Amino acid sequence: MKLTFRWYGEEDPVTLSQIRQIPCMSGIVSAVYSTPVGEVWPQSAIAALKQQAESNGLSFEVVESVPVHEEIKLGGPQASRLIENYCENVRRLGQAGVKVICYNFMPVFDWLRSELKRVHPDGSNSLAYDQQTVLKMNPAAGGLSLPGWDESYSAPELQALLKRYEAVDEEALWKNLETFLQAVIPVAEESGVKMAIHPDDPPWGMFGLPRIVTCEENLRRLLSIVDSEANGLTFCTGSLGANPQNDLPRMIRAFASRIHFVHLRNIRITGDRCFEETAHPTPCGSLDMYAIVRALADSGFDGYVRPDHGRMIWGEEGRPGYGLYDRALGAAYILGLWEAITRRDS
Ligand code: DNO
Repeated sequence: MKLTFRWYGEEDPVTLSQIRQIPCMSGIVSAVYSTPVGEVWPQSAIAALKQQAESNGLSFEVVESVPVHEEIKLGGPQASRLIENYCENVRRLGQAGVKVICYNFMPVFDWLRSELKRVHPDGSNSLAYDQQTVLKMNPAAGGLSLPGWDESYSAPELQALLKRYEAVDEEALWKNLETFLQAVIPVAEESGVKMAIHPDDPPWGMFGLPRIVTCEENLRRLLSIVDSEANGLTFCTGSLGANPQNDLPRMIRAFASRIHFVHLRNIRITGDRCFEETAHPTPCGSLDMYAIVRALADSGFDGYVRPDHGRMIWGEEGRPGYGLYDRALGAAYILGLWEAITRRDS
């Protein structure tokens, strides 16, 4: 297991010199944020990121994310040109020594929450999701602020985009994903890169938009579209775990050879399609983190792991889910679990 930490570049209030002080931290997970979605990342920007990481004693082997342009997910007229740009990014990242590219195939909205700062009895706060609150939101009316969402759309642009998606049901989205994978996976193979799709967060459709990367059956279908190691998964416990039907340790054992990147975090399920994010340890939430890490260790997992969203604690302010302190506690917990599970003293 290689322990990594997400870093949002120069604008991130968390610095590389802080990240390197987390015990056993091997590298950062980052991206070029200055290039618009769909365009090719300048080689100089990729090299600069790598250099910044390395000068802080950290590797840069995982990219999260190279975003997939909506035209590709829609199967629109620009899709093939944009897929070609995507392939070029994969080649460039492979040349720069990147081993894993995380991406997702969620229409319009990336991860979705109804609250950015739910306050807990201990005074900490975290992200939370309440289905009823989300259903009352009207994204097309504007004024919506979501953590993982590209807010560069104006309200009319968003309305037009949502309108186009009315013609895209789950099967159409599968078809567009298939077209994408058939073009990108051979390039990833040649470039020494493993593609790792991130599950939909939360793993169900909303606002009439389809979501398909949600459960064991669908992950199996996805992996069979191109049966190559380069067509792999980012196993995000908090995303998949929001549906209690998903048996996470079982899924890890089933897909182990195709899991290249793991996002470890815990959530507390507070109702039907409602959850809040918690500290990483098992007793803090609904997910059995021991059983999850155990399934990875038993499967001989040697890919990349990162602590995922943390709470805001000790008065920290910053990017929702991505403060320093609670994620660092999560990293230490993951290391402790890993050592206790894998160490064999004779
Ligand atoms: C949220 C993240 C996601 C993830 C993308 C991958 O914190 O897990 O935004 O980076 O969905 O493309």
